[in-house]
Amino acid sequence: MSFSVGIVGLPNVGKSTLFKALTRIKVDIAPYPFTTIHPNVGVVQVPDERLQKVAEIIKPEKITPTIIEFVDVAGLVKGAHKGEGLGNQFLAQIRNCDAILEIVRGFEDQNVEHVTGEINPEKDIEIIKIELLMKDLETIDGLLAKLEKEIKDKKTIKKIELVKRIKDWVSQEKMISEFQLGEEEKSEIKEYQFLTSKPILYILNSDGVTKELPIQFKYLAMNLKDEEGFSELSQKDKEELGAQSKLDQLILNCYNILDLITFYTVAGGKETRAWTLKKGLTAPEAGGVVHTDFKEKFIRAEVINWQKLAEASAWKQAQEKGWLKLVGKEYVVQDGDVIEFKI
Ligand SMILES: Nc1nc2c(ncn2[C@@H]2O[C@H](COP(=O)(O)OP(=O)(O)OP(=O)(O)O)[C@@H](O)[C@H]2O)c(=O)[nH]1
Ligand SMILES: [Mg+2]
Repeated sequence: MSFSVGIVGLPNVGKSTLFKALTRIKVDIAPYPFTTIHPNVGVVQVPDERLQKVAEIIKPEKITPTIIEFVDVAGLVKGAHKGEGLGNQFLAQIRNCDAILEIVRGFEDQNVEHVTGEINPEKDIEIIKIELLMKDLETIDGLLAKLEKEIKDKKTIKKIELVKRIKDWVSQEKMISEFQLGEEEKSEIKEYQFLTSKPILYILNSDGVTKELPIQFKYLAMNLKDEEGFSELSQKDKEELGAQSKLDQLILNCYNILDLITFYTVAGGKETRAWTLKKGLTAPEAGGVVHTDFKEKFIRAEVINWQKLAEASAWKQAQEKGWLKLVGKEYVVQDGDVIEFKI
């Protein structure tokens, strides 16, 4: 199972530039709006020093990092939900993404048209927010129309009531992620994949010439054009140039907003592999990520934190020291666990 992140923003802000830097897939990048029409999809390995450390101990034939998927879509403009620009079709392309990465333009460049005419991150964020909200409103209206036609049992009535409450909230231009929902209600609406219920990470694409802009959002400032350049250099050239890439930081930030953890398997020494899991899941659920059989046929697992394994310096030593914990079905997997499943 891999998690995916949708890259959104106004046209010409550097979405495809980032996508290319991340995935090294050659995509169209140009100084005019709507260069991207069809979505670009690519996967990126999650940088992980711990995986390297575990591999140094296990000495496997193969090392496999975990991955994250990025989707680069067409730029959004004001009124996109009503069909402006490329319409709202592309908003559907990020519906299945687990999180949103929003690129905000902070760089000045006479040769790259700014669709609103001036550098104004806060205003741009507001435009995108409204478009995402309007798309959700459209989804909500469609859903309500459908629910109203259904037989009104207790469950449906409750659902209609919930969706109407969400509609009121969204109509006040507030994101669904900020709406107080109970656990049950959250799982009730999960299938509708509302865009504003997804976690958002903002990237301010700034060239360092324009000083950092005071925007009131949690964001990562980086220069995407430089990142694109760095991504084409060899490791040696990067070191010589002292190129400081922030891409790893960006990927790890995506991991964080998605509430993900990493666990490792060693496959009896053959392959050391990192896996992604939602925080709070149990050992059988982690098993299910590795192999469908591992979930149903799960009996128990041996678990050791990666650091403890490093301290033991070998799997066998850890075993002899009694550091391998034997856990059952209820065990909640922790970030950095190395797990050997027993089925
Ligand atoms: N000066 C400068 N130019 C940049 C920077 N980042 C991207 N660009 C340029 O801006 C233009 C648009 O970049 P793209 O990556 O195609 O932008 P986009 O957001 O994908 O645009 P659309 O697909 O049209 O929505 C290109 O000419 C890039 O080289 C930057 O940090 N500084
Ligand atoms: Mg593009």
